[in-house]
Amino acid sequence: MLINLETNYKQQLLEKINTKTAKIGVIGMGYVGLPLAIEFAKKDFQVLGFDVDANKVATLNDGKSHILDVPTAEVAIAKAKKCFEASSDFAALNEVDIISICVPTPLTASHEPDMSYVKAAVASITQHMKRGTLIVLESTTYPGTTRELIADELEKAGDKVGTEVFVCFSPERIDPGNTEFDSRDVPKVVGGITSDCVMLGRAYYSQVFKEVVPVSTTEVAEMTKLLENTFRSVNIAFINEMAVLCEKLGIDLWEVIGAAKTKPFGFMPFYPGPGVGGHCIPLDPMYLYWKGKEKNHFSRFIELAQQINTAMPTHVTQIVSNALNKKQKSISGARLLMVGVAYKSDIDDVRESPALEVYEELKQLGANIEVYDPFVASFRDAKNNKIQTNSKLTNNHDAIVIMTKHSNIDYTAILENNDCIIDTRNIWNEKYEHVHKIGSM
Ligand code: SAJ
Repeated sequence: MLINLETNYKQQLLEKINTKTAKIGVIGMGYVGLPLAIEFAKKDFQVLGFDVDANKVATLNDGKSHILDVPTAEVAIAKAKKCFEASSDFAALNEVDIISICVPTPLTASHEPDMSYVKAAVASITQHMKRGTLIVLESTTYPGTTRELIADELEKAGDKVGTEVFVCFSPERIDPGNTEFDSRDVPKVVGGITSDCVMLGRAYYSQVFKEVVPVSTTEVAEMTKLLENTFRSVNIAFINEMAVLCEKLGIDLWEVIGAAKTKPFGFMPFYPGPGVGGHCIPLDPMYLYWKGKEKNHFSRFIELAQQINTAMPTHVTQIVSNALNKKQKSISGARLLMVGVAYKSDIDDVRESPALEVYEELKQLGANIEVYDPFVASFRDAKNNKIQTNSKLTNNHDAIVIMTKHSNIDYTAILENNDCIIDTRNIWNEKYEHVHKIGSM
């Protein structure tokens, strides 16, 4: 009988996953990596969290969380039961059997994908990983990234993808601040370079996620995420355009949407706003647009959506100007209070927040503008100055500009103590003479 001398890495890894003896490495201890690491630690896997930021590593090894959606108690428990450790020493990657890459994939100033974080992670992996490792990229990126920047690099280093090393892509579907869905309840899509890669990726994620959706290739998985978020960007842009139209028609779009969504099929509500913030929706479509350009395909939907969404902050500034005008005032010299600077409700994230753009425009037009946001203690303005937000809500300003609907703000006090309010979030369904609401004039 011929003994199969070739090590069966696939079988070995599958065995380790099923017996929870697989050691897991998560690169990037941010809003995606830390929750993932803690979920596997909860299932009694040994998890090593890697990050280049020594402060984050120290905080985590103190049993504390720096991520709003990850309670400190969960980190402390994971540490106490010796299922979680943080490290900046990437040489320890040779101790793990599975590696999830959860690093940022921002855009450069010229709106091109910045893959530097992914490339740095891959360089550490190819330098230190052991044979038989499963590598999963989770960072949102253009179709082809996983094959080109990971699988091809490993093959060049002499590792046979699909037998000696395994490579998958699985889009993160973390929704910051969403208390309705537990991340484990959100189906987890996973695609692989080979069918054995998919099989192992599916076994890995099935340990934590209630539903795992295997797809045939890494490109399908990469494109799934971009389709989800480009769909969102285009529909938000559509409803923002309808807002500008309804203002001109003197129709309350919010009431219209309320009526339209009574249709139980064929309609999905989106809502107008001051623009699109966050690090997903404003950026993800640009990855797809960039990849399309390589094939001489210039997606007009993506272009138009970006144009409309990025024009909304200036539209808000115009609404502020018109509202002050009705009081025979101008923005120049006006005492304004911006309420909310986070990009969406009940979170502390200001990345790409449209409020930052409106803040700059109003300041440039001469307003004396303060900011109140109970979730955000300070933020950086366009010149990178640190702007402290007010510790409490004050009233009697020339105008209040509501940019975010947080659940812990006393909007009734605002309504009763100010005579000029710009509402970009439909705080009040009722019509008030002194409230100037986007999508309804
Ligand atoms: N926005 C609107 N109108 C809408 C919906 C959103 O103006 O109808 C604005 C928000 O105010 C915000 C921006 O768009 O400034 C993005 O909002 P978002 O609800 O899409 O929240 P994000 O950026 O946190 O998106 C995440 C995404 N999750 C992942 O990528 C894993 C997205 O796919 C989710 O659909 C979204 O959360 C969600 O549904 O909450």
